Amino acid sequence: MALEDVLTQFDAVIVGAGFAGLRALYSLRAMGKRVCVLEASADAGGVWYHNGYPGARCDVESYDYSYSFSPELEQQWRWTERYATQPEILRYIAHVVERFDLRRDILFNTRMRSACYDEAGARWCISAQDGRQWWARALIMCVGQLSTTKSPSYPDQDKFRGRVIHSGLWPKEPIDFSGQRVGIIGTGSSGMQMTPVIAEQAAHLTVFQRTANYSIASANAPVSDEEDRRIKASYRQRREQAWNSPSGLGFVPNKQSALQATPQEREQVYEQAWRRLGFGFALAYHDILLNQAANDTAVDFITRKIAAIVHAPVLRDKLTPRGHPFGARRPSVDSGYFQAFNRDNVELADLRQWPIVAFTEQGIRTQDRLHELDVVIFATGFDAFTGSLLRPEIKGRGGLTLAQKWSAGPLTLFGLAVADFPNFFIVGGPGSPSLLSNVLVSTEEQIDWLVQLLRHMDAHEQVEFEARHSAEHAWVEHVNERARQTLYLSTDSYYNGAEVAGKPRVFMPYSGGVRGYRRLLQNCAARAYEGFDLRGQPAAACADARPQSAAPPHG
Ligand code: NA7
Repeated sequence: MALEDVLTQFDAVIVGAGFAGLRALYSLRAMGKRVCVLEASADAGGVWYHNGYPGARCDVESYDYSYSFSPELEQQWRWTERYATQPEILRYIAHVVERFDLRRDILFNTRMRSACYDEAGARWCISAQDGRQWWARALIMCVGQLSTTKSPSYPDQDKFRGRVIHSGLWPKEPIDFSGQRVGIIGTGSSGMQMTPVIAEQAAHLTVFQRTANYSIASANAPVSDEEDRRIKASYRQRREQAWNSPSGLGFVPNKQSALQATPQEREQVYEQAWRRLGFGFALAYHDILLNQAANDTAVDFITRKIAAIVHAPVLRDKLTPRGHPFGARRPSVDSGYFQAFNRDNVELADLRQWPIVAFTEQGIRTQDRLHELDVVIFATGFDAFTGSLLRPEIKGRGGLTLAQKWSAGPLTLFGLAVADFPNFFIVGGPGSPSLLSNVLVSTEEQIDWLVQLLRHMDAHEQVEFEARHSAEHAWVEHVNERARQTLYLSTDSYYNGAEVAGKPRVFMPYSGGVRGYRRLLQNCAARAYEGFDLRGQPAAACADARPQSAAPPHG
């Protein structure tokens, strides 16, 4: 074998050096695997590397949005705030990279262009955009669910003489907004987080809102030494609680129905949840995301909170979410979003009333007027769940591409594996809890399972692993069935593909919770990987074992 070949042969190629890719690298390397990570960016961090906009912070508590695999790391890392800012999360990631010497196996500035499964060799050939190639037994996609940005295209957008920035591709150099007229398009988490911070700097800020979004006050606070000691003294129990809670956030949902409580009791429960739980507010009663009438009680409470903050009646009315249940689209956790609209230099442009007509050299023209601007920020979100998986061309058996296979929506088994794509794994893929969970918990769950599987394959001298079509169909049906029991399907959102025109309208994440999901993964492993074929030699080498294709259930 030529030296060149030896150098480019890996047990696994991991794509992406965000939280998932780094954890996969750490764990596979610990097994003695030869692993290489391809990362398109200049440094590690994934979405946290790119989302450096003012006010960016995680809306899961720091002590829970962190790796659990190393008790020493847990004890030694000191979070400064209950909800960490993007720079602090990046510092944590850099610390993990250095501490576990991960950098030497990461190829930065290396964007994967394509991958093709070699059926005879049971291995993947992975190519980068610059033409470099690698061979690997396993291809592990850790590319994130909100990592391919989405920008609107309005008439004459290129004529605008000011600066245009996307929240998800934030420039690395600091931006001084003082004296600037800034426009933010989009009021999801990114727009809501940056609004109060930019409002303090800018001469004038216009927030262009298409859909008013629900948001919970973040209840952020610095972490005192005493609190840090207290959490670290029982960190394992805290982790256990997170693993055993449906969301991975550690909150045990209130078993009571919102409808069984008296209005006074409800008010008290919601008030407590509002003050302390952030995102966990949705779990104040178990049926908030299951029952419209129960949801209405939460909506009523949140609406009154907004009303108490925003002074001007017309503005208050426009900022009040309507027409979708709380939580059915991703709510935000904010630090002063609604308060910002009480400032003289902040204005709301209601795009439902006056849509954007075009950009001009000076700014944005809506149907009623021209908004003169120096900077436009697109906080317009992402091609969620599938965007980054379908950007490279991934060819499985018989040249079938993932884009062809998923033309009517993603088909996976556990969100982890895809029939016709052997030895191909997705961490946080569609059909896994991902964005409906503390994503760190579901990520580590999946990687632990993958490590267990690879150990099993080594012990049994197996070279090929592949989801069965029947099991894949059953899983997709189960994901849909769970979603039908919730309010998630009652509105358009990025959970169901509505964020990109023409995208298949399929519910993407698994709403069954991280605890249930882990049990299903463990049962599958205990039953000799039920639903998967594991082979001692490639299926292509023995005609009898050759898999049959089947029609996808999305139909
Ligand atoms: P989101 O949550 O997808 O929000 C995108 C926002 O941009 C949302 O308010 C959209 O309005 C708005 N949008 C998108 N396209 C347009 C156009 N063409 N015109 C006007 N407004 C538009 O993305 P974020 O970056 O805020 O948050 C992503 C995740 O990060 C978040 O969910 C957390 O998980 C953390 P719409 O609602 O579609 O009417």
